[in-house]
Amino acid sequence: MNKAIIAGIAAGVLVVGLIFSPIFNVSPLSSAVADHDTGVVRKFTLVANEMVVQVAPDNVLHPGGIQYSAMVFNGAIPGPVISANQGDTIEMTLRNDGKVIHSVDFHAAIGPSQVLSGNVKSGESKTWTFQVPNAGVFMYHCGADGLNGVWEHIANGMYGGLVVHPENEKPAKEFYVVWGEIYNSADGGVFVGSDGKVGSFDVGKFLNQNPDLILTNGMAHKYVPSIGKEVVIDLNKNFELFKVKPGELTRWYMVNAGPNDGVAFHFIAGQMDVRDGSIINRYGTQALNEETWWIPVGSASVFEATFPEEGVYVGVDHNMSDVVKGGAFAVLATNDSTADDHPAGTMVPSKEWLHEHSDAAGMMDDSMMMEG
Ligand SMILES: [Cu+2]
Repeated sequence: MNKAIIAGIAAGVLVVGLIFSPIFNVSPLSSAVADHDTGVVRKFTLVANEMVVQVAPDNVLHPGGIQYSAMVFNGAIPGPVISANQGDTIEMTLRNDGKVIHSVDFHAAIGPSQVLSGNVKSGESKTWTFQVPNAGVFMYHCGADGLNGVWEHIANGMYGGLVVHPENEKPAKEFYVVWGEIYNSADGGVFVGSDGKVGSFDVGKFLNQNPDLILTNGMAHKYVPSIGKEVVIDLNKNFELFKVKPGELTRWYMVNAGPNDGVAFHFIAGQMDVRDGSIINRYGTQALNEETWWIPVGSASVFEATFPEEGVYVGVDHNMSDVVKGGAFAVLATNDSTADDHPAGTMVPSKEWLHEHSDAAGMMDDSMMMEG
């Protein structure tokens, strides 16, 4: 296309934009902070590193379990949930304890100087501030060396979620769940496993979009003890369960890190309201009583659900090959459930807790909520 045509198209877009901008100028992102600045500054530290982690339990699908040479924030896949209230300012420190360059990209912010840390070399750290103008849950992830290798650092586990609580949010029991894929050079596949070898990023499997595992919070079938009634397959003898009380409002901050595939999220025996996005100072609602909701790669959704009866409900990626690869978690509705019986690392500092602790980092620490 020649330059004159491109210039003509650009001018046309500009003119149309100017004509329609008063109509669509309902909630300008740039004014969100000024309108709703809480004056609260919350400080967080993410520590980048490389380490071997277990990504699948020892079961018939993965004999001996699967070990993987991962990249991590704060020592685990996924990185911790970061929680703030709409209008808070985040003071973020990224420290690199690893051997290679890492960086971080926060989808909750807007503008390169706020979103991106820039490269942080081995042994170095960087601190900067950013605003979180809009409510919801947003992915963060390593951007590697100025995007060179970002695919590998994400596939290796460098991702997490940042929750921004809206001002009119109702109290609920809240959970953090992050989905991710593993492409493992040592994994021979389902029923074969890795024969005790520690694998690393397999670029061929990655380019073919054929992951070995689908992780929920860093492990395949982390929260699934078994499947089957007549023919039982044990999946994880060290399972944990999400527990809720029948009828209580629950809220799920669900991040899909990918790096390649979406998650068709569904609660078996449940339905959900989807509260993605936000209207400034209000609580965005896209869909009520949904059965399955698509979480694209690099996105995150806020789901609200109540589980009316006692019993087992299962959160799944309704893509069935992803279920076999680990993409499911069990939710037990029981009258014995308590407010803080979350699986480790899945509790989210609430809006109320953050209001009462305006000097606290909204970083997940399982001891913190009990002390609070
Ligand atoms: Cu990295």
